[in-house]
Amino acid sequence: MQRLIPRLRADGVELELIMLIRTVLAASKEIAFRVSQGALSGVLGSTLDENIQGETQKKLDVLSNQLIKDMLLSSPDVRAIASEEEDDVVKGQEGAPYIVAFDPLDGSSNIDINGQIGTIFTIYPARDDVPADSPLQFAQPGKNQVCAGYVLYGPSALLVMTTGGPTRQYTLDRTHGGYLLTKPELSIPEQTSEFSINMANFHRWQQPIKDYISELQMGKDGARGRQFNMRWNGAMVGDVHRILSRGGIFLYPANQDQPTKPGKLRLLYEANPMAMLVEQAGGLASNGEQRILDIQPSDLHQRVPVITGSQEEVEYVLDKLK
Ligand code: P6P
Repeated sequence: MQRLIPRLRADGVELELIMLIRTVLAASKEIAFRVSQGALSGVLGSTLDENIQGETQKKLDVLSNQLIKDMLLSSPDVRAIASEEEDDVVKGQEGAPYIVAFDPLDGSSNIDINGQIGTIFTIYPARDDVPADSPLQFAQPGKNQVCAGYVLYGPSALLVMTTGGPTRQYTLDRTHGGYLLTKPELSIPEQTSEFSINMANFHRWQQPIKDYISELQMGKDGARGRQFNMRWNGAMVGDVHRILSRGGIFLYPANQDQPTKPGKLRLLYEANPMAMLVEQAGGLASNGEQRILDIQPSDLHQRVPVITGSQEEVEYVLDKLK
């Protein structure tokens, strides 16, 4: 669509994209408040419904999804949205420049135990070659993302985001209600001694992954000759934030028992945005065979294996999978 006035740009980013990001963040501030209120805001516990993933929806899942959805659908810059909590694509404004996908509340199982949870979001240019509400709007590889980010609702509410430049961190100033830049450029150390994986799934992994994890467990008595430590948050947003902050490797491998369900994490609104954030901070993100950001999506809620984090450690694992 030919624009009548030149687009204004700040820091090389289209003004419409800046306004759209602000819309997402406005919803996140309301979610951050509700999360901080916990039981006092009546948002704990589960509903009686399941989402398309087959997961029981938490009250805060539904609330967060509705907040973000309402805000985005009121924006003139959103052609369509997709959400972990929505079966199908939801149409926005015909001819608008962007589409948005989001996981409104990643790590929902942590809500009722006051654990880390977060909102993950990603923005792509809208496609003019398919209808506005077609799932094919989102059939774009992750390298097409123009913005990726998450808001981590922890002791402080942190926004971590990139628009193709450095991965930056902002802290929510609850007094004045703004996100203030607190880390201009996150950088992941190339080496690490910290891994993140759900060990309960050990029996389901491919043999090379089992061998790799066993090496880490052997520590200085094993092939690696040094001690490793393990962390598992139950929320990708918390594990990836730790890796962006101090390095590490996060793995959610394919499950050999369920070949049709290769891994648990969703490509569109978990793996791709996290992959962009990690790569822009100097790390790597792979599904074990190819770069996450190069994957051509085949389904809106498609799942992929994820191996991401410190460059040298990810490369070590990929060499074992060859
Ligand atoms: P498990 C949360 O439900 C999530 O999608 C990711 O945020 C997290 O890393 C993973 O699932 C946790 O999975 O199997 O350990 O409960």
